[in-house]
Amino acid sequence: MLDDDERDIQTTVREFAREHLRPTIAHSFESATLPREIAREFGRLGLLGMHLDGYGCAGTNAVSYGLACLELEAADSGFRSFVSVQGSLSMFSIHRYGSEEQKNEWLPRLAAGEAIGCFGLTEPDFGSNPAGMRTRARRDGTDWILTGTKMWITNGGSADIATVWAQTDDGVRGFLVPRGTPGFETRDIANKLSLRASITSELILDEVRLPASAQLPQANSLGAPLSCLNEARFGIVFGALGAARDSLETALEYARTREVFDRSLASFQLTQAKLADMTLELGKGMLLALRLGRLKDAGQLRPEQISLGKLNNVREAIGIARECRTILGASGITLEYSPLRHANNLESVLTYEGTSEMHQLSIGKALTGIGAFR
Ligand code: TGC
Ligand code: FAD
Repeated sequence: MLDDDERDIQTTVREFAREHLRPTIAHSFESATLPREIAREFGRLGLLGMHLDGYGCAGTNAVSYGLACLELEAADSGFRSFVSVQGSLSMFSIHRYGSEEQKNEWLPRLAAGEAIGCFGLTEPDFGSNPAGMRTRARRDGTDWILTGTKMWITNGGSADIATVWAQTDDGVRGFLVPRGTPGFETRDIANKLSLRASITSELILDEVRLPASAQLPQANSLGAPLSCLNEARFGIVFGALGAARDSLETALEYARTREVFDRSLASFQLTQAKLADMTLELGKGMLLALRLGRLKDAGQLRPEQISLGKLNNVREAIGIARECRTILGASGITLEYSPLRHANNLESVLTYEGTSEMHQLSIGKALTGIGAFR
């Protein structure tokens, strides 16, 4: 169901992950680090903003982007998160809503991985409901003054440029805040049990003064940040299946070689039923992802369809990762095997980019015509 270009991209990312990401992921997860050099390696491979056109971006189709997300997340959700946030949130927000000057200044560097970007929408008290955000931007002459706190921001602590969404007298607007701007600080969040190979941070904005040129001129309402989420959510529809596939391959290999009750674990009907059911859900998820990818490439993908894909594929992926862990028995609880690491990561994936409940409500609204969010 893939063309030659799509297959080539998938193979290239899979090989890259095998050689450069998998060997050190257990260490990165345990030490809760993500080496900064990874950004340049992703940049050299053309993965950053790969589905965007111009400004040093690769300009691939949506399916290719999805397949790259899948192969990265088969190594670890932290890698896919980095690429999602850099390409689909930071770069997309500038590409879609920025001025020509902002695009020329930031996109080529972000595409090359020379600069790192983040996207600050969520706040401590407003995650599922960003409309309530308290971060405020007010005018002072032609300048803007930003005050507020953003929470749970991927890449926040390592970012050179933050896209920050703030309430103004005229509604929600977006601003580009470079690291080092007086009054702007970041604080990394420690002790995570999930997505450890990923930097997650708080952004603190205390009377941050920005020139008028820092505002994203085409972003005129809350619809702007929400449209960026569609891009990242689409990548997750594919990405989550990578974590599921890797878990299933690991469990299958283990079941073949592990002897219980004097026979191969794979020879028991209960084990085979688990493997069959998981293969079924993985295949169904893949068909769904590909169908949504083809719709996106045809310009016909609607937000509620992305909700359907994210809801199903993350829910099934976390179920598969947990089931695979059972096949591994006690061996499944250390970092030597991937399923529990994937399951733990997928706890974040289930929550970020819209919780499962938010996606159920989006689908419910599309079906009934009645919004039940508030
Ligand atoms: P609502 O009145 O429904 O919408 C406000 C305006 O936005 C438009 N809109 C969308 N446009 C494009 N795509 C979408 N998905 C859109 N959803 C809504 C809508 O048409 C409207 O436009 P207009 O012109 O009429 O003004 O807004 P609401 O306040 O009722 O909220 C709806 C809701 C709950 C669905 C929304 O707030 C939501 O999606 N909440 C979840 C928040 C979320 O997902 N946050 C993610 C933060 S980023 C992140 O998690 C990164 S994780 C790292 C990684 O990706 O790896
Ligand atoms: P809440 O909104 O407080 O929800 C708590 C629970 O209540 C959930 O189960 C939710 O589904 C449920 N709930 C809420 N409203 C309703 C309702 N109306 N009906 C029924 N149930 C409801 N955000 C960014 O902006 N940028 C990032 O880069 C980013 N990266 C992240 C990285 C990680 C590792 C994590 C964990 C989060 C990240 N987030 C990011 C934040 C993420 O988007 C939010 O956590 C998410 O939107 C949920 O918000 P919340 O945590 O405040 O939960």
